[in-house]
Amino acid sequence: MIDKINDLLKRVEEFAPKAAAEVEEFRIKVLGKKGELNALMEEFKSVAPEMKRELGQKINALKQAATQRINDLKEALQDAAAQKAVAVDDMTRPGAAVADGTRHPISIVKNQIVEIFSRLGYTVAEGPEIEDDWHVFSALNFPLSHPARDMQDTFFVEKASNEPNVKDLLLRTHTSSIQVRAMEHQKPPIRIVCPGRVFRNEAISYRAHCIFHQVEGLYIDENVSFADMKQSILYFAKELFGETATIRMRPSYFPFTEPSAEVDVSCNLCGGKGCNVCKGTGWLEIMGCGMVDPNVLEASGIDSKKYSGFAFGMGVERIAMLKYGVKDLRLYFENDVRFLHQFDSAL
Ligand code: 2NL
Repeated sequence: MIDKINDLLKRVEEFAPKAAAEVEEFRIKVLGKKGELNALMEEFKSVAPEMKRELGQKINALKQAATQRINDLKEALQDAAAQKAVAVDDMTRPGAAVADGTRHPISIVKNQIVEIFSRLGYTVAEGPEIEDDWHVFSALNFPLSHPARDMQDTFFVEKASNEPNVKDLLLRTHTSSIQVRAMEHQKPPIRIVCPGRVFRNEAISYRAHCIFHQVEGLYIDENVSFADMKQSILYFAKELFGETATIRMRPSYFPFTEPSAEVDVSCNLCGGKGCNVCKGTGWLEIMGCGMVDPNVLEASGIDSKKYSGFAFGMGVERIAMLKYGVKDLRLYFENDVRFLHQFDSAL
């Protein structure tokens, strides 16, 4: 009997099936009800009592070894079969296309704006979206009673503590706050563009959103003039809208600049004749600008007798609307791929 046990153990160890079906067949033959192991158990009943201990242990070890080996083989062959099922059989077949993401139109236009000014020597400055009253309003010459300081227009951050020395925090309503920080920390000449998200408490519609993007610019040095500003902006308009673009400036008002102007670019759709986009005027408003108010320079520690400067600001959503004919601001925030894919070639 010991030979029979050893023989079966050897066959179990050497069993090398090619398919899972062979393993099952082998299992029935060895471990099945009418299998070899049960036959050995039957034979075991009639062995001499002094042999029972040794043979019993051997049969148990055989049963364990056979069960283990059959389970291992089954698992291995099933894994191999599963892999084969997904394997590509034609290795020359072109790979599946990977869908590329696209640059968002706001990023595209923001990058274009920043790139144009970088050619004029401007560098990019960034700053926090959560700001304090000083950098958003007070340093920019906003009077205490200005409506922008109202809850209706600005998002204020709730204070976690009522201690008097905890500052009021708010979401910046323009990226001018970055420029104030730059003036506080840098000595002129300063030549920066400040792109970023800004926040205003507005009801959402096709022409207004509570989150939008701005690029502002600031140039401070000795003897910076209104004529410098006009030429810089003209260069920008021609780079962005084409060589035939012209600009005009209309007097305006901002608390932080004096004098201030609104900048229009000639309508690139009708060539100035008047169409429904420019509402028959031949002009499109693209930005605001002005000479930095001496109060603003002084508030940030810049000597307004020695230095002067100009600043400008534009809404990126608005520029992208004019450049690409986007009719509804909300499209920028919905991320519908049918909208986004229209800008694939604008990168
Ligand atoms: C607009 C108008 C403007 C500025 C932004 C500015 C910043 C500092 C000092 C002075 Cl630190 N001015 N920024 C100046 C004029 C216009 O933006 O319509 N933006 C969308």
